[in-house]
Amino acid sequence: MANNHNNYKTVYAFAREMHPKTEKFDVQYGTAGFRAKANTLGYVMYRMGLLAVLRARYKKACIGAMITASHNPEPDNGVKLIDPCGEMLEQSWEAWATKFANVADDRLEEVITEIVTELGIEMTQRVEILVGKDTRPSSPSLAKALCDGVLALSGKPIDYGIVTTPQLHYFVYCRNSRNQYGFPTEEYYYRKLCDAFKKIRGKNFNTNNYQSKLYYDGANGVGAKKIKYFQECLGDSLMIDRFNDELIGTGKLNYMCGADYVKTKQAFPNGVPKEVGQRCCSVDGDADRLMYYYLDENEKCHLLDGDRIAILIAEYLKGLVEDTGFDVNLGLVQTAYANGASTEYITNTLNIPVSFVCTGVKYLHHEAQKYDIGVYFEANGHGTVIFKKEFKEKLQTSYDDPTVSVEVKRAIKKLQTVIDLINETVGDALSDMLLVETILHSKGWSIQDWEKTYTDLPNRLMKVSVKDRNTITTTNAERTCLKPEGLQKEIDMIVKKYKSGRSFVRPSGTEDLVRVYAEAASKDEADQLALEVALKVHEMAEGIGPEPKL
Ligand code: G16
Repeated sequence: MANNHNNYKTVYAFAREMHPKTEKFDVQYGTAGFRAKANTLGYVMYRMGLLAVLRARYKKACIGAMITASHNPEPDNGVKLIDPCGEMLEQSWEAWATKFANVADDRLEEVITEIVTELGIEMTQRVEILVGKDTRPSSPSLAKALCDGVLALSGKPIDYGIVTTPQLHYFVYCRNSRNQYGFPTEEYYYRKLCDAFKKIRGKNFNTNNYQSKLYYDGANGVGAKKIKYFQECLGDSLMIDRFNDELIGTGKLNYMCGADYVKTKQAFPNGVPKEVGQRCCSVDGDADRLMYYYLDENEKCHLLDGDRIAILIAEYLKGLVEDTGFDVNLGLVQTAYANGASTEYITNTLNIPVSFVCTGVKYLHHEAQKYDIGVYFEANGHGTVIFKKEFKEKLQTSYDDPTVSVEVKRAIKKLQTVIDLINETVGDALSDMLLVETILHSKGWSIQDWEKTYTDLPNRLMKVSVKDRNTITTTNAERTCLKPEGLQKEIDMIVKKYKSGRSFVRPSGTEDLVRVYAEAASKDEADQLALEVALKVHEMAEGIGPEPKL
């Protein structure tokens, strides 16, 4: 059995001696891979290294492995695998990932043989696994465990060091597209995005109500490091003041700052100067989510979340496409967390079709692929735009056609430059930020102008700790609860009491808890509705710890 590429004995010996399975409980490949306390994850990383090699051999392409727990607290960590085109791991392999993570050390060999036989994986190829990590103190040793897994099956780990999650997605796709999508280096990535940004912006940095000054909260994470390269590349074209940065800030990763904190608490982050009216944005721990906000004179924090970003982008792209004269199928993808007012605005004012899918960018991405131009965003600020290959080819063909007018060619060029500004592989907070700034600049809008587009329904997110979050199951893009039996009926009865009320519950895929969402006609009602539903979940789904309160 032992040969260079199929050395199961080494795999087993490594597993037993260096990365033994330490935990008795089962883990699950969730919304964005595995997430847990970092000190429980060594063996999971090792096994994901093994699986990444098998996936790469199966796809005959390179695969990515990102060590991060993104928005979770600093003591957590996790891993997400990245497929050849830079998308999240195909769903059918999530079950393999879960199986690999949970099998006993002495049965690892059996599971490897099972997958190799079942899928006919050719074990002789030398494959590359691109490895990236966030800034968590636990990330280097976990990355080492993952690389041990890659080496045990004779794969070649390529260590990209500390990078944002979307950068690694981008590198994987570049490498597999043989540089058609760009070059898989950080330098190229910054240059590509910044060149496109500067080209569209021109020499006028401030326009009407738009001022190029932006406050940026790096969540004390990788986004705080990488923004410096953007600052260098962008020069005066965008004046970014950084906060919650590894040098200036003293705070912990994601602690009272970052996109998830701002969104879930609907609060201004610590560490950012409280300047009335100033446009601010936050990214999360691995810089794949983006949130905009400002403070008014009453110190109220006004949030412009993923729904707003999606609408801003969709409307802008619709206009650009109209200028080219192309007839394009443009659509938007949301989840149950999308504010009801945003869906109404997209459908009735913008006349853009909307589809709903379950939480998790992997679901949104696949749905968006059905459109020529698919804009997808979760309300939490995670999203991007994808363009069909055929559409991009059509644009180029038309641009090269000598009979096409100069005006149309100019419109095509502009759209192509905007496409260059976008990381199509996955939601990328930094590329999204440049796109938002581009659109506000082109409209001459302040953040307050942007907010006036429509009025959000007040909403509230809550978390409930329960004995086993998997006792909650849902259907209808997570908008209806199936189990525990009777819970949906109770939610319906509670919701009926509130004007414009809507609420749903679902188990989180990244944290060990149940999430509750509620919206209603006023802030107090949204809070009250969320609390009533959270108490019901606590009662009917074996809540642990104290009862939820506002
Ligand atoms: C991940 C996913 C997102 C999802 C979020 C929360 O984000 O990539 O699509 O919305 O988790 O998921 P859940 O509500 O299931 O915990 P991130 O930024 O943490 O990787």
